[in-house]
Amino acid sequence: MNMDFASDFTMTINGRAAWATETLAVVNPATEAVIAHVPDIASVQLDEAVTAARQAFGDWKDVGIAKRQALLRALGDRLADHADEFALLLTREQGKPLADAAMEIGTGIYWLQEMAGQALEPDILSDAPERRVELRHVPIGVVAAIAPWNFPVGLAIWKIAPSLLAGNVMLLKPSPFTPLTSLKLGELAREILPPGVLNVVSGSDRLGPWITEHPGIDKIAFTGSTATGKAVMRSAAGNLKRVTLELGGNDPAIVLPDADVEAVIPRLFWAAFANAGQICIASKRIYVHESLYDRFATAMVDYAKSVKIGDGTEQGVQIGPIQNRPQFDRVRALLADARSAGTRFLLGGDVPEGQGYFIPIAIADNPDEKSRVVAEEAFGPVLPLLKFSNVDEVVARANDSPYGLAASVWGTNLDAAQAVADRIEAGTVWINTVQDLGPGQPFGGHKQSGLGVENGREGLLEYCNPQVIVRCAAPT
Ligand code: TXE
Repeated sequence: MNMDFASDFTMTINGRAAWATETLAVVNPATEAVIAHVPDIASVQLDEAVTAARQAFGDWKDVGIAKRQALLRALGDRLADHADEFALLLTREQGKPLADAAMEIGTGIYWLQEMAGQALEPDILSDAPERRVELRHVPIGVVAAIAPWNFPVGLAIWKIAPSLLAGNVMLLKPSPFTPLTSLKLGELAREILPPGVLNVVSGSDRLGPWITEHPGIDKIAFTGSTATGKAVMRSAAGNLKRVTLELGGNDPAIVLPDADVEAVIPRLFWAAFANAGQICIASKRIYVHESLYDRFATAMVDYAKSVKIGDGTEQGVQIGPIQNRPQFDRVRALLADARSAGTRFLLGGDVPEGQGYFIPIAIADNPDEKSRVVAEEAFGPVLPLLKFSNVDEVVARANDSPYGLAASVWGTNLDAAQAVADRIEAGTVWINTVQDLGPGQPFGGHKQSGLGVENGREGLLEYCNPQVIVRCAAPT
């Protein structure tokens, strides 16, 4: 297949290219230049996509899991054939450095292949000849995936792979800020999947609510902010759509007194600043024991100074711009607020004028626990370092948040670190590692960080309705 990665962006509806009368401009965040125009879908076209999906559902659920596994693997193979073009396009629309974009595409391929290996065997709950009870996991129907702009390809695949494997049909809606790679993924899918099984639609801010209200859609798989997640859930109530919500986080990292500072610094630096801090599970508050704090802070600042920020297509760049203008403005406002509240920055804290949505690395020195820079998810390269003196205190501070996505604990005594980890309220707690995810590992948030999980058997089951078959001998 000869794909044009520069200019020809179409939606995929019922296995065919679809244009719209209106278009949206897509901006490269490193240059602020418009790099493409994509269709801004009309509501009748959304109806067509939902109808196409519904029509495809019967055959797709009945085709058998082995066939669906093979087609998902084929989609992964096809993505691998075009991995370099996808990575470059991802950098141009999202801003992340090319190596990170290549890693996102590579991880997406791996995820497709691994998830395609999952099975959906029924559970036999009782196997007596006179009464056999079987729990089946049947597909839900039409699933809409709503993806954000920080990992457009990775987070779309997290939803597409289990949903299609389970026998559902789909619509994928990328963020209007990063639609290009998703539209190209739709093009690849046209060649591999039956028409209607995976529709990819792009549109402006009105499209999300159209989807969540649509009576023909049965489930929403959403990644985005907690505020939008709540709007999705409210709107989904209309026809009791199932929802999986992966929302914001304010992950604490706790550095215990016996941690090896030099070894931990690079891990926690990238946990906080990779993808310019735009990761739901970025370490967003680092609590360092007072006995290590000064050494840790100095080493973190030194490391930060060695990192190159710039246009992700440039050789050697390790951190790109903020992905979009509204997010850039939000992070700038947060920094301005911190400045006016008297927060001391060990590094950065100001945003120079210039082309592109670039924000220098900002490290705040033990700010007030209640300040916005600590209490809110910055979703940018802004990190507060915080001092603590004992474990009870740091656990209470770590848990004092409406979020509960993930956390990490660092120390050489594993039992001591585990004892702290056991007290953290979060969906994932890492000990001496961070952002350590896998296709077999359920991932989801506690509290207001989400509802349900993605990945693993539990994640796959979120794309199924449980159906119990009770089979008895004929009455005599
Ligand atoms: O996200 P939104 P935004 C957080 C981060 C950031 C904040 C805002 O803190 O500052 O969210 O980012 C679609 N019904 N995260 O405004 O609005 C939208 O088109 C249905 C965390 O960009 O949550 C996009 O496809 N859909 C995060 C998707 O929702 C709607 C990743 C996410 O957009 C909708 C990104 C509606 N009413 C931002 N409104 C993470 N958890 O990783 C918008 N959308």
